[in-house]
Amino acid sequence: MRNNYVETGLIAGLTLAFFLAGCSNGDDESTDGPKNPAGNGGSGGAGADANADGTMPEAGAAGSGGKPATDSGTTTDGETDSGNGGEAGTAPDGGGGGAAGAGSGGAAGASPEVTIYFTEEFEDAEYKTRGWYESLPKTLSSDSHSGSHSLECTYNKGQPDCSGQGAGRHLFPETDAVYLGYWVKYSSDFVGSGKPYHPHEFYFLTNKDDKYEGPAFTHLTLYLESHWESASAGALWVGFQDGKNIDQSRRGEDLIAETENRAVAGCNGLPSGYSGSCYNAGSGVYVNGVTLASPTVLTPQNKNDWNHVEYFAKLNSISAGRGQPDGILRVWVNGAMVFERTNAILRTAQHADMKLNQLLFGPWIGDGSPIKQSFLIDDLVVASGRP
Ligand SMILES: [Ca+2]
Repeated sequence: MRNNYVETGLIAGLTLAFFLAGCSNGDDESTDGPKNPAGNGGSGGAGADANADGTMPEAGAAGSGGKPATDSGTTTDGETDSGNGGEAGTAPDGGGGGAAGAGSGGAAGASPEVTIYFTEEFEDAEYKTRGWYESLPKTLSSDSHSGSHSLECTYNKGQPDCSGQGAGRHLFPETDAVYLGYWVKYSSDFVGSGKPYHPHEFYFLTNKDDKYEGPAFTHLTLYLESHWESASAGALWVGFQDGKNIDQSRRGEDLIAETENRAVAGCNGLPSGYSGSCYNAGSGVYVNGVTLASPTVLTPQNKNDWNHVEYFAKLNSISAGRGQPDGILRVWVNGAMVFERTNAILRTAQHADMKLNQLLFGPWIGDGSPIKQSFLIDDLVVASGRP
C-alpha cells in the first residue's frame, strides 16, 4: 500500500539533495562536469537526503529527525486519487469541458494552437547546441525509437543516478501550460527504486526560480515519474511542491481562506484537497509536496519495448485576487489517458505571474538503485499543448 505521506516526503527529501547541490552550481556543463545535481549534492545533499528519507516509510515511528507535520485535513489518498480523475471524466483530449472549465479546455486539446517549444531526438550528445545546459547524460544507445540512437540511463547498483552523468535542463518560453511527450524503454529487469518512492525523472520549474535552482525547494516544481511498485506493476506519478511559498511561521495552519501568501502543496493547507506532506527537512526548514498516482498501467509487457508517455500541466487561473481550482494535470500512456485532475491549485495570487519555463531531466533513486538496470529515452517533445 502506498503511503502518500511517505511518498511526498521522499519527493521533497530527495530533491533536497538537488536543492543543495543545485545552489552551488552556477555554471554549465564544462564546469559542472562531474557534478550531477543529484548525486554530487556533496555531503550536504546526501546528508539532507538521508535525513529526510530516513524518517520515512519503514522507519515510520522511528522518526529520528524532525517529524513531519502533516497537513490537517489531508485525505488519505489511496486509490481514490490514483484513479481517474473524477470530474474530468473521459474526454481523452481534454478539449471538452472539464468541470473546472474556466477556459482551460482548449490548451490541452488537439493541435490547432499548439506551439512546439523544442524537441530532442538523442541522435548525438551535442546537447548544448540544442539549448540544453548542465549535464544531460551523454551515453547513447543504438537502440532507438526513431533515428539510430536514444539516451541511455543506466543505474548501477547502489547508485542514485545515470552512472554519475547528472541531469540536464532546457528552458522554454514562459507559459501557463506545458506538454511533455517522450518514448521510454525499460530494461527487462527494470524494478525502479524498489521502495515506495522514486525514481524521480522529469521536473518542471518556473520563472520564479533560477535556471540552476535545485528542484526540491522552489516556488513550484512539477514532477512526472514512473514508479514501479514491484517488478511487474508500474504507474505514472504526478507531483508538485512549492516549499519556498511556505509561511514557515504558520506551518500546520490552514491559511487557505485567510491569505494567498501561502503554499499550495502542504504546510499551509491543501487547497486542491489532494493529500500532501509537510516535514522538517532536517534544518528546521519545512518542505512540502503532493504526489498523485495513476493506476497501475505498466506491466512486464511494457518492458523491453517502447512506450509513449505524455504529460500536460496547466497552471490554475487567478481571479478576484485568488488562485482558482482549475489547474490541469494529465498523463497518457501509449495514447490512453491514465491520469487527470482538473481542479489543481498550483499557484496563488501571491505569484499570479508565475510561469513554467524550464524542463529538468534528472533521474534519481535516493537510496541507490537496488540492481543495475537501465532505461532509454527517445523523441522527447516539449510544447504548449498536446500535439
Ligand atoms: Ca533517436
